[in-house]
Amino acid sequence: MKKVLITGIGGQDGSYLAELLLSKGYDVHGLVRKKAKNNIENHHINLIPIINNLNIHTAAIEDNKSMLEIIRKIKPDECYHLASSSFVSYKFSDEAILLKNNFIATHSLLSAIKENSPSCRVYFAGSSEMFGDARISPQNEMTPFNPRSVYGISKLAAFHLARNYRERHNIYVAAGILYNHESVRRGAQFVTRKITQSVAKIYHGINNFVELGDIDAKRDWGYAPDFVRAMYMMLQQDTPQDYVIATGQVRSVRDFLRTAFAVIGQDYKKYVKINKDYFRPSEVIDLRGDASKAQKELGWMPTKSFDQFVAEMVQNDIDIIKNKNIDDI
Ligand code: GDR
Repeated sequence: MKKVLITGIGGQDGSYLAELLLSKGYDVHGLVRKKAKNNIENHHINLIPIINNLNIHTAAIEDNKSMLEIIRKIKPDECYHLASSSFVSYKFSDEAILLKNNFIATHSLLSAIKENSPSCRVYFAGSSEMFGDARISPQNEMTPFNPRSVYGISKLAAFHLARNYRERHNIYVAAGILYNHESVRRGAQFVTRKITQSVAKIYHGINNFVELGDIDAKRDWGYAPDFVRAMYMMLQQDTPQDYVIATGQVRSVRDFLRTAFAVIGQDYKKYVKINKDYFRPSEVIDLRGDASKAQKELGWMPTKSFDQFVAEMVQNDIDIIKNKNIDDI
C-alpha cells in the first residue's frame, strides 16, 4: 500500500485529492494546523465524509524541526505540497505571511524529504500568477515568468527551489503551473464562489445585490477535480517535469456573472454594484494557459465545461440555503 502525505489536505484541492487517492488504495496522511485538528467540522468541512479513512497530523509546516519529525515518522512514497496562502493579496501586511507560508514552508518540507525520505515523489503547486504580466499569450512551460504580486513572487521562489532540489539533490519533484480552478468547495473569498453564493441568496430573496471589483478582469477558469487529477498524473511519470494545467479559454468576471445569473433566469446587470475597494493595483492582463504538454505527455483533458461547473456551483449554493435554517444564514 503506497503512503501519501498531503499538506493542505483540508482545502478545495487537498480534499478532492484525498478522495482520489483513497479510491486508488493509498494510505492517505494529511497535514493540518494544530487548531484545526480537534475541530475538523468547522475548519475542514470537506473532510468530514472521509475523515475516518485518513491519518491526520498536525504541524507548522514552516517549522523545519517538526517537518523533519513528521517525514521521518510517515516516510511517504508521494507528497503533494498544497498548503499555502492562496489568496492573491496586495496588502503590505500580508507580504511576510505569504513569503513564510509559500516559500519558507516549501523549503522546510523539501529539506525534510531530502533528509528523511529522499525517494519520495513530490508535487509542488505552482500558479499562473508566476507568469504575472506575461509578455506572451498563451503561456506554456517555456514562457518567461514576470510575477506582479508578492503572492506570485513567493510561488515563483518556491518553484525555483523545487527545481533546485530536483536538479541538485536528485529529488523527484514535479511542479504544476495551475491556472484558476473552481468548484463547490471553493473558498468564499474567491470571486467565483462569492458570485455563486450571492446568486443563491438573491434566488432565495435573502440579498438583492452583489458587490464586486473589476468585472472586466479575465481569467482562464477550470474545474478543480480535473486539475487535481493532473497532479496525480504528474507523479506517475518516469521523470519529474513541470506542466501547465489550464483550459486555454479566457473569460471575464462579467462572463461568469452572466452565466451564473442565467441559471436562475436573471440578468446580472440588475444586481451588481461595483466597489473600487475590490480593485487590484497591478492586475495581470492576459493569463491564458497552453496545456498541450500535459495533454500530450500525461493524456490529461478537462472533463467539465465552464457552463457546467458554474451551473453546478450555483445549484449547490441554492441547495445549501434550502437545507439550512434561515436563521443560520
Ligand atoms: P485569483 O482569484 O486572484 O486569480 O487567484 P480570485 O478569484 O480572487 O480573483 C479572480 C479575478 O476576479 C477579480 N475580482 C474579484 N476577486 C475577488 N476575490 N473578489 C471580488 O469582489 C472581485 N471582483 C473582481 C480579481 O481582480 C481577479 O482578477 C486564484 C487563487 O486560487 C490563487 O491561489 C491561484 O494561484 C490563482 O487563482 C491561479
